[in-house]
Amino acid sequence: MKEWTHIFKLDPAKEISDEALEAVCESGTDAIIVGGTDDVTLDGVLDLLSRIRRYTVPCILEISNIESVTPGFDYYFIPMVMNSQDKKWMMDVQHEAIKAYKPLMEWEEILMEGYCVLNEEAKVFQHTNCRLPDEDDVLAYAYMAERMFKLPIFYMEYSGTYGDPALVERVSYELDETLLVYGGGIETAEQAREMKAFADVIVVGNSLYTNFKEAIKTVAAIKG
Ligand code: 1GP
Repeated sequence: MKEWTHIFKLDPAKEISDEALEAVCESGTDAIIVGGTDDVTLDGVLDLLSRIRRYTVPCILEISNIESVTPGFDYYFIPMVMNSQDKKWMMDVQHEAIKAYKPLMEWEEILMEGYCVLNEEAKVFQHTNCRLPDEDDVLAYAYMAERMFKLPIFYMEYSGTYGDPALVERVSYELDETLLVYGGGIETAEQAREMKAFADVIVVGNSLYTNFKEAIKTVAAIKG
């Protein structure tokens, strides 16, 4: 996982054809995340899981609600939303998950993500009642993720809009051990390269549903 640089994120609430899914799984991306905010159901998650499993690409469930958790993924990412104003999204939903699933949890498959949501228009921003952080806030969250919480991942989440590469660069200087993941608005090879210059891993999601051909090219753009 330390060597991963590119991940596609598929939304279980959206349709993708078998042909497109094959192209995604065979694209050379390092992994596929199954995750979304609205209308994530167990049926939707299981459908994508079984279809992705026809291919060898590693498959990750990014947990958005307890009801849609299922065995069978290679990894489970559990977000902690650092800039949420509600303790719920940093502590309480995870607490509930432990109470429900502790005997089933295999910690070598589970990675906690320090999420910092940076797009006010994103569904996840509203859903988790975030406050928009300024630059100093973001740098401090990154520092806390690594030093205070020892999180393996710090995720700069611009979901739906292309972020600020200068801020991603500054955040990269705060992190030594924790992986810096960037996601949001990557639609072109050029944008993929620009963010990959500073982030360890880039995540490409929505453009698979809006401009498939360009989205697929983001893999080769950073892997050469
Ligand atoms: C969403 O960070 C991912 O959780 C990717 O964002 O959908 O905007 O590509 P996009």
